[in-house]
Amino acid sequence: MSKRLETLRRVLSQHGQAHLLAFADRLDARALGALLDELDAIDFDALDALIDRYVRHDTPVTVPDDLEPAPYYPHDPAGTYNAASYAARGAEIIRAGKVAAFTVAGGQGTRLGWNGPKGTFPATVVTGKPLFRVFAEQIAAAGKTYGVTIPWYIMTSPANDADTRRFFEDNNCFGLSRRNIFMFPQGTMPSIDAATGRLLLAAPGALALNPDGHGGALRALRASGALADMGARGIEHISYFQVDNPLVRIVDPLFIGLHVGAPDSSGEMSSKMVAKAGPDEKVGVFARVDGRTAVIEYSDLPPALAAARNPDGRLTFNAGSIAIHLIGVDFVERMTSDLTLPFHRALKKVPYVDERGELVEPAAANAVKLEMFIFDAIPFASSSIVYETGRVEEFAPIKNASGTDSVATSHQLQSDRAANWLESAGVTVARTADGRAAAKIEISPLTALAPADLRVADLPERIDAGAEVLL
Ligand code: UD2
Repeated sequence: MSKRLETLRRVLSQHGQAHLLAFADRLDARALGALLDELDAIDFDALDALIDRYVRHDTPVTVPDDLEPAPYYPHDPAGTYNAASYAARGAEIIRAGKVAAFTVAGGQGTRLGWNGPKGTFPATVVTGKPLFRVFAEQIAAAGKTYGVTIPWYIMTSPANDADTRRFFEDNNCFGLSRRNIFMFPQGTMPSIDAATGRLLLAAPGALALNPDGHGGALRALRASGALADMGARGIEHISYFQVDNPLVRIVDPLFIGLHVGAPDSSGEMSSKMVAKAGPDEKVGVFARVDGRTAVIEYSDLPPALAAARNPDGRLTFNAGSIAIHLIGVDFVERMTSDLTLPFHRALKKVPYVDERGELVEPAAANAVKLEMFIFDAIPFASSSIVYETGRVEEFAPIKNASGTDSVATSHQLQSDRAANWLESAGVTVARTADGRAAAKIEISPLTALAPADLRVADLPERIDAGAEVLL
């Protein structure tokens, strides 16, 4: 142990991080071993470069002057492409068992004020089904429709992995077979003191670590063995979605058909978008940078570009990213063998142990967290397409306790979508003056994955204002 300790002390001194072993003498053998393992796992040369770039210098993200919006396949094809034929192609791929579901669920529900993994949050309008159950039922229903097993990969974080696993156990995996659920924690990055560039300690024997962002999904897929598992199962395409959106259509034949078959798609990484609700909506936008598709995060898009409009009044950068992608398994292999995603810096409050060994709860942001974003992989694809889905059809995220993207807005959108589906099947649904559903309506994924699955004989003739309806 002492030799290992000495070697590490030397390495840390060379990198200005000697303070990390300041309390080594106070730790018992086990605790010291754990700390040395954490430190050994760090490539300090690579970390120095990151600290120089993102902590000592805050290299701003620059957006090229000639930024253009990315083209996309419109929701209403109106003669521009053959949606039925792409949907048929996608259905073939699903039936052949080549599609897996993948949820990124490593974030904490902090903004939501939910004390537990976000996927355990009660999300639906009438029954309050947790997000994980909504996805599980979709996966089960799609498996039945297409006569195939759709394996489900779930990325957790070290902070919520155990709670997430327990929730699945307590709920008997929502009826899905355990063999087809593959859960793994994402990787972490050390949190760095913004003033000094020194790594922070969360305890005398532990580094302060933060999850490495949803972009960490790529390396975690490989490191966890999930990618190898996909290979063994013959999976070719990964349906990627965030844990916060109960309306996501996980298995979408048209999107899959476009991803594998559109002339301008390399089948490496494709994305869904919705028209932005307004210039200030907090979603990234799809653009063309050096001839490639890319997402510019909302915080990086200059306000003048965010507000720019076309002659027809529409926002020029109108294609909002809703974080739904199809990703080729081969593409993940390539991205994780010889390429890495860039990092983004976020200045946050991170509690730390000071030089006396006492825990400090900072009053202001003190640390840089480094995160990768999944959409930074898009420009690595040789040709990446964007497909427009309907906002009410597919985007009702639950992020905040109140206001935008809250439980209340999500519930309304869930009812709005259910009302649209029911009206398309001939049901009369009461609407408010501004056209929203005036009743609470929940359609279980086990009842219908799309309007065409609704069996008219089982439906009410009308739904009145104020009603609560579960189908
Ligand atoms: C994200 C996108 C935004 C838009 C929006 C749509 C970013 C930076 N912005 O905004 O452009 O598409 O979603 O809803 O992505 N997660 C992990 N591990 C992590 C961090 C996040 O698994 O280390 C998961 C998290 O559980 C959640 C998702 O990634 O499912 C999104 O994270 P977020 O809530 O931080 O992203 P948000 O809402 O700022």
